[in-house]
Amino acid sequence: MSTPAPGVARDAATRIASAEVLVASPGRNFVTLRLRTEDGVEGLGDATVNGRELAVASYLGDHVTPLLIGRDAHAIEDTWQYLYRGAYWRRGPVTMAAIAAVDTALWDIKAKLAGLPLYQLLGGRSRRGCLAYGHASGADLEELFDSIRDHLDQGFRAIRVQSGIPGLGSVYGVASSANAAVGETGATSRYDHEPARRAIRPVEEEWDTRAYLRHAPKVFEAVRAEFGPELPLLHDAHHRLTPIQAARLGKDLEPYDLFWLEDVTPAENTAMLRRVREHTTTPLAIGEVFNTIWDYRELFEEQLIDYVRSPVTHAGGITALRRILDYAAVYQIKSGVHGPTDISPVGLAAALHLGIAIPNFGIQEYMKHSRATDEVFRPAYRFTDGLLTPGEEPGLGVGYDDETARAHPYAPAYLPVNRLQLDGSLHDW
Ligand code: CS2
Ligand code: MG
Repeated sequence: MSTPAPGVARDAATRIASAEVLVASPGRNFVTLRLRTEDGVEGLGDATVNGRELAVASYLGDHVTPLLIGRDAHAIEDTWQYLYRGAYWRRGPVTMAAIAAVDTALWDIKAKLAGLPLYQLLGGRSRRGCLAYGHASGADLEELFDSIRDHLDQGFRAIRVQSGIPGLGSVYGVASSANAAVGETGATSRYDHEPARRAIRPVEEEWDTRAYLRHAPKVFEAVRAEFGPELPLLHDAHHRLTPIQAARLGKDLEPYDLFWLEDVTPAENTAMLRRVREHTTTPLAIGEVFNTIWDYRELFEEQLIDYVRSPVTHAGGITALRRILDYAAVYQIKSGVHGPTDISPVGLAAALHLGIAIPNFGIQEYMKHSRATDEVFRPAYRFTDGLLTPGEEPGLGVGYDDETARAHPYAPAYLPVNRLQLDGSLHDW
């Protein structure tokens, strides 16, 4: 008798018996995959692509979950290759988020079967916890300082700083309506922002790059004067600059010793970062919208960046992000995993198990989910003294409460678009 093909379950106990795609909106929209073995062991994966959630739900439900039934839950690498190579239409955010969800759910199951927290299967603990950065922002300096103090009080030891710009209305990344959002979304902090903007069309914001370039260095000068030289400060330019503008910003911010400057240019043309790098020693981070290892090749091999921003959720799962980060380590490039509230607690937990194990951990973004989100996922991870730890429960340490989730049905919600204040042209945001 010939041996069964890899990926086919020999043992009924580890055979995948069900695969469900769960879409809910506790605070904001999330797409979650739940796999269950014949013996009832469950694994979860995050497949949320902010603003395009139903496309991934359909990709998974229509084209992936039928393929999983009967496969061996242990065959993680084979399943990854089966879905990646098998699709023929490789890469892209929808495909890679779907593969990520399957991969993460299988790691969750494998760790539960082993009776170990997932990080133990990834090499064990390499550090006490994962240094996390929070999001401080304000329409003006007074609000911003208040927000930084609030984050320091919560225990953060590294802080992202975003500020309003004189003459411009709301700017993405600045918590303009944060206070109003607290009651509505059950935000855990006065300064939580990015509540899901529920509407059938995106909000339109306005932008002026010259005003931004004039204002940003003044903000960092004031923050350093108020909070001293020690506190690691980060900033996200959110893809809005040309290479030469980005080079100027990097140079202008050098006196304020940033931990990183993120997404200075749009991500499609990675070669643009060569120009930025020629001009500035401000460390650079990029990759939250990348989805495979190939997106990083030029950036790593030419040492054009310092931090990898890919989350588990959008880069093809734990298997794929581990591979990206091992490749990064060759060039002394570290992790800086994306962790806004649209990465679900499942995606964040996966990042923490990986982050606590790998040699080249850098920092982890941590925006904190709303109470409504945490009530559905009940994560075991903890934030203490500025460090995140994944918890000691077998698997990922995240659950899914169906009943609570049912009370929060999906509602369309979109990220904004950005138009130039000068003439209304659409601009990168
Ligand atoms: C941001 C995100 O956290 C970040 O660095 O760039 O808020 C990003 O805009 C959203 O996750 C998009 O869904
Ligand atoms: Mg970002």
